[in-house]
Amino acid sequence: MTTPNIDYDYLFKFLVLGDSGVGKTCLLYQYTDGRFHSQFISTVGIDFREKRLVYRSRGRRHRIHLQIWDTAGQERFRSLTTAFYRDAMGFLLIFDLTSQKSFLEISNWLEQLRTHAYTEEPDVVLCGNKSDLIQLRVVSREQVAALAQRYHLPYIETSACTGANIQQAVDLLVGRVMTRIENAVCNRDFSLVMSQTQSQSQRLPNMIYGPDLVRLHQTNSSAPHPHSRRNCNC
Ligand SMILES: Nc1nc2c(ncn2[C@@H]2O[C@H](COP(=O)(O)OP(=O)(O)O)[C@@H](O)[C@H]2O)c(=O)[nH]1
Ligand SMILES: [Mg+2]
Repeated sequence: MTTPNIDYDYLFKFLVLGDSGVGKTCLLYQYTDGRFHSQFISTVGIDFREKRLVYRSRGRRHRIHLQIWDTAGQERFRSLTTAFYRDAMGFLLIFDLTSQKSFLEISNWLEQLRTHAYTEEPDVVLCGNKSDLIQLRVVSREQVAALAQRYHLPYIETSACTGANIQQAVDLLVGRVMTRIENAVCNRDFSLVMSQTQSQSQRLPNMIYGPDLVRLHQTNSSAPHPHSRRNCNC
């Protein structure tokens, strides 16, 4: 019998959402590769990138295997299926600071999340991307502040081009998901939340249940994605 090679404590699955062209794919590549791919060609309907990180909290060290899923262009046709949202534990919701339209669509994306995510109030980090394009910026800080306040969303301005705040945005989301898990444990709600008998909508997805809540599914690494490059404008 082979022993499964699980050398991490948690598997987190996140989704990157937002209108087409806001920089989701570039942001993801910047996070995992530390590089800006100005153009990306996908061969499959859905893509994900993976990264390992360590989260320290309350004197404990948690090894996290992070899997971040990209829409691979399907957002263009509003054709994301329910299955796409179902197992995600956290969401990076992106708009483009140089596009009012992408900002106005945030409410619709939140509505989609409320409908399809595992809970009506999932962990979301709102990102205003392309912060390097200062001259082209059309979405004001006041506008975003009002929206973030209305929906109780943490907000961060990022640039997939320069890499500014990308790591911080993901770390923020990891922190929020970990806090949710830790609170559930501290409140002794965890067994309730995780119970197989609970409805799917109340459970954090992708968990394998154990005494210390720590083992999660392992999946294979993503295959390398072909891409083409163009000069960066920033
Ligand atoms: N200047 C600048 N351009 C960006 C940034 N992020 C993405 N882009 C550009 O915006 C376009 C769309 O990016 P992409 O990641 O494909 O968007 P997606 O459709 O949301 O996945 C591409 O031409 C990128 O080069 C950024 O932070 N700054
Ligand atoms: Mg894309």
